[in-house]
Amino acid sequence: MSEGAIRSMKDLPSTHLLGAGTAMCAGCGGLGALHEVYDILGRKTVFVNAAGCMTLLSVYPFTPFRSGWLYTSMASAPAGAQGVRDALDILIAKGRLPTEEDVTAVVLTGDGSAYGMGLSATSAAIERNLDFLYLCYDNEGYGNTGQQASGATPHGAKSATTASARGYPGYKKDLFSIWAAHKPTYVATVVGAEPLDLAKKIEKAARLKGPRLVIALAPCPTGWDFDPELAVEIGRLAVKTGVWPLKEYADGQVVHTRIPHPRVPVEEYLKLQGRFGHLFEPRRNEAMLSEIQAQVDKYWDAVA
Ligand SMILES: Cc1ncc(C[n+]2csc(CCOP(=O)(O)OP(=O)(O)O)c2C)c(N)n1
Ligand code: SF4
Ligand SMILES: [Mg+2]
Repeated sequence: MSEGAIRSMKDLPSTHLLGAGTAMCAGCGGLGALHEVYDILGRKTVFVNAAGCMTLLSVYPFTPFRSGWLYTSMASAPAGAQGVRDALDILIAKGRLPTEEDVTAVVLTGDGSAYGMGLSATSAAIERNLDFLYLCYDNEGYGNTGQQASGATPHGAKSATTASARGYPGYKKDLFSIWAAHKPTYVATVVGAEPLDLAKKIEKAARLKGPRLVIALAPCPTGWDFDPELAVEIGRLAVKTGVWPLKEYADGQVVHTRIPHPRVPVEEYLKLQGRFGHLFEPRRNEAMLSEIQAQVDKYWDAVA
């Protein structure tokens, strides 16, 4: 349909997030990934959205999700998805919802919920073999409340709660492996800056049933302190440096969907972001830079 023919909301393509983004930061990598995901999943979904930046998309009584949308507390989105799934199953069993009109329960949360506050509810939902798709946009911190460190914050990054010269002393949790250890149906990592890889994985996840996770690295200009126009470049560098491995888990096997070769030095990724600025100014922190590079090398040595 040409744009000229659009006269009402009903004329718009059914898979587009309506007007989403007006309340968000320019260059938001999480929103970029969500747009790409929504273009594929579309309207046959109910989004169960824990508190975080993406809840700002919906301002009562409006939401850009042209399907269902449910707000939950940070810890309980998978429990919310269970309620949605159960309700749909009851409606189908009673003949009040035709099977062909069934929809997918999609949990949408940031890393604060996915790696931390909601992990217990997630683990229990996988244990119950809940049929749901979990989409985590990972901006590596509690972005909505000012980028405090979360379980996804990388080693050495400055955040609102780790502002010392050393940055975050901990190490980013391996959520991919935590999920895979539960033996779910599917787990994948994506980034909006690699849209073909993302599309293949979302299409695959959409065809499957059971617990499925897609973690989208979400370059965050505000929290990571970079110019919004660099958002795509930073997403690509995360892959080219090997910092963000693109991979998937299914049937007990982990497969890397991109193997960066040769790998770009990690500092090319770090130096574009203010949160790592203390590793370069006023003088280079060689020990920390070498440690971060060594961690990435160790990961890929084990893959080869
Ligand atoms: C139990 C609880 N603690 C704190 C908050 C305040 N809060 C709202 S959004 C948010 C940040 C969530 O971080 P994340 O899940 O990573 O999403 P992001 O904000 O980065 O999009 C916090 C701490 C809350 N809503 N609930
Ligand atoms: S703080 Fe980061 S994740 Fe949140 S809307 Fe802004 S750019 Fe996106
Ligand atoms: Mg976050």
